[in-house]
Amino acid sequence: MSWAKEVDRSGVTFVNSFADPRGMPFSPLPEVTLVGRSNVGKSSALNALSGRRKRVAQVSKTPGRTRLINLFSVGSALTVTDLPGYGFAKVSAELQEEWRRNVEAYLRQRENLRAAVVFIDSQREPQAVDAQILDFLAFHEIPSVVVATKVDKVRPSQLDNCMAALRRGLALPPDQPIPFSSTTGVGRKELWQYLQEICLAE
Ligand SMILES: Nc1nc2c(ncn2[C@@H]2O[C@H](COP(=O)(O)OP(=O)(O)OP(=O)(O)O)[C@@H](O)[C@H]2O)c(=O)[nH]1
Ligand SMILES: [Mg+2]
Repeated sequence: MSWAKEVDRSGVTFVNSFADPRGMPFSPLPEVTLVGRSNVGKSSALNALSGRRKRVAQVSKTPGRTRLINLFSVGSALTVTDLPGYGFAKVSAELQEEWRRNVEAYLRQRENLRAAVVFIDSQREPQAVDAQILDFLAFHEIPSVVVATKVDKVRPSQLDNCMAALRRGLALPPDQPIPFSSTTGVGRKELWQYLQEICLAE
């Protein structure tokens, strides 16, 4: 069966949430993780990718809403994790530390983890914390792709400049960041394409 059919058949489905990555079930499928600052639009992107009218991932106006590692399956082709956002100051230092430990443990230890999609906000300057997560991923040899969210809020005449500034600031390859909008659907095809390449790669 083709990859597209395997993915399309059952779409994106929520599996379970985990506070501690050690409790996550083994999966023989390749896994891709969604990381990025709180409120950047990770959960919305997953909903947009799913193409369903009903949301599969919880979205919130309150940053820091996703506190657990949420595991989803995408048909019978791959699994996806939606991680708690980093850099959210309004929770206690203790809780932030616990998130950091859990997220880092997940990124270091998850056996079937093939790649990370790093979400950044296209309206903001490149952030040091995003550079740090990219370094962390590179250090642990986890391939990554950067997606710039909420491009619907950027003036079309500014879009190229905006993407170039993020590319320069984070030293990204020429085809990144992928401009993305959960509201208009821009970038959906490109992100699916990337996920497919990751899954089909040996
Ligand atoms: N205009 C616009 N708003 C968006 C887009 N993506 C997300 N949002 C809004 O941004 C807010 C945060 O979205 P989430 O998807 O919950 O963000 P998150 O990265 O999962 O946040 P955490 O779970 O806190 O880490 C919500 O109010 C969304 O409706 C987008 O592409 N365009
Ligand atoms: Mg979220």
